[in-house]
Amino acid sequence: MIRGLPSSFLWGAATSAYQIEGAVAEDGRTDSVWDTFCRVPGAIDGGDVGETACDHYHRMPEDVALMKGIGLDVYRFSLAWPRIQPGGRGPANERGLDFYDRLIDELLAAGIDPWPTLYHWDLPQELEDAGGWPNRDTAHRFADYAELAYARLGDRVKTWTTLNEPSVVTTHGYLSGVHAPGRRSLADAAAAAHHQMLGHGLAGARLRELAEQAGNPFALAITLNLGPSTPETDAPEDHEAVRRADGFNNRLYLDPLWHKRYPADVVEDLAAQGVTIPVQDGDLELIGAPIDALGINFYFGMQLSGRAEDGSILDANGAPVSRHVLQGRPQTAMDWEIMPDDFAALLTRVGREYPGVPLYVTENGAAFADTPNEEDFVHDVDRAGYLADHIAAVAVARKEGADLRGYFVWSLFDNFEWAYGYDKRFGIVRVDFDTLRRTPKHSARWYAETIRTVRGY
Ligand code: PNW
Repeated sequence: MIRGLPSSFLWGAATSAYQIEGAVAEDGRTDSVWDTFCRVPGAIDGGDVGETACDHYHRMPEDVALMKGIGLDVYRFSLAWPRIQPGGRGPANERGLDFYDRLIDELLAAGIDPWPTLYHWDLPQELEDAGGWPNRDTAHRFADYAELAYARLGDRVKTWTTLNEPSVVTTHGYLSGVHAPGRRSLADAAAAAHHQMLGHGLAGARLRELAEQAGNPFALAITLNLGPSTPETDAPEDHEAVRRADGFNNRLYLDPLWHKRYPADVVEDLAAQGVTIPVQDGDLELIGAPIDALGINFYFGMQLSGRAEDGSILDANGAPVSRHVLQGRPQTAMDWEIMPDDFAALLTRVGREYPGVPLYVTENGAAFADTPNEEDFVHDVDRAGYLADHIAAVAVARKEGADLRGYFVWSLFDNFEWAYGYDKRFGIVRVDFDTLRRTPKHSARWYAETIRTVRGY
């Protein structure tokens, strides 16, 4: 049982457009970088594509009914930029907006608060062709797109989130290339990081302006994937590895939001690799404008060593070594170690070091090797246990002073898990990808029960 959470605590579930919608060529939608990436041989496990996904685009009312059944207060989803503004420029595609218009009405009728995220990785391909996030212009295009979404949906949306996990776009999209658009350059990655944050700032300012004119206030949020790391030993090189990882994955995004500057040590690390963050006058003012909520996504913590197996502290390129060392904890199907204590420590730290803004866990959850019975029911005690331990960690961090106001399970459905395709299942609701039938798992029942207990009815 979960103690220490107030009855006002918000309970939600999260999804994202490309991972569940399908209908990739309907009602005027054009390609995103993920549609293109799915066509690259070998990019996605099993050659899976997002073409149909969960077919949420055609099954939305049924899906909202499921959410209502679980008893969600809030639903976090994302808007597909290539649906709303195909090609990333020009006027709104009203047919694309129609879908979100109906979704939001359906949610409100079910008593569920809609939490849209403007960008969950599905950049219009035409903008990638023009340079993608390393191109500064993309940030301005993002603000224009935000305005189109606001114009149609802003009367009913009370919380707008700009970006989901800019750090994953930076590292996976532009550095390691395992995500769309599959590029590999540290200079591009640094520029992509900055231009995403600039996009956040520009879009936030634009939405504030429109909301002011309309006399319709809203809460502005951004969601960061924060990865805590700990040193394997007390050796200075292990502490250095932790500092670098924390800098590049966490502080690179938190510091400009809170302090209107990039962390000096990260700027130095980048300079040592010949890379500069392309900041222009006024950018940090925009990025550091106040936000009303911070979304935190958490999956796992990492123990790091600054030495390679052979003892060297520099790799073949002369860059300092950072080696992930497993701690022997139980792992999920993603091979991510299960570390709820690291989660409590992370949330407590954010509450202390980045104070003054309400915090929401906007994603947390786990993939396990689900085995359905003949009725397609999954008795996923492992997933329910994972959720229980992590929700308990939220309560611990609250007690330590972190201003945590809500929690969203990742994910409502089994869905298109990016480079892993459909094989990795994070849902509390099972989806049979042949019949598209939805079947709530044991974890969905457990979550529903937990929500009712904490809420007091
Ligand atoms: C998040 N990592 O991505 C995303 O927001 C979701 O869309 C995704 O389905 C979910 O987590 C599960 O993967 C991440 O490597 C991708 O640290 C990669 C990492 C973390 C989060």
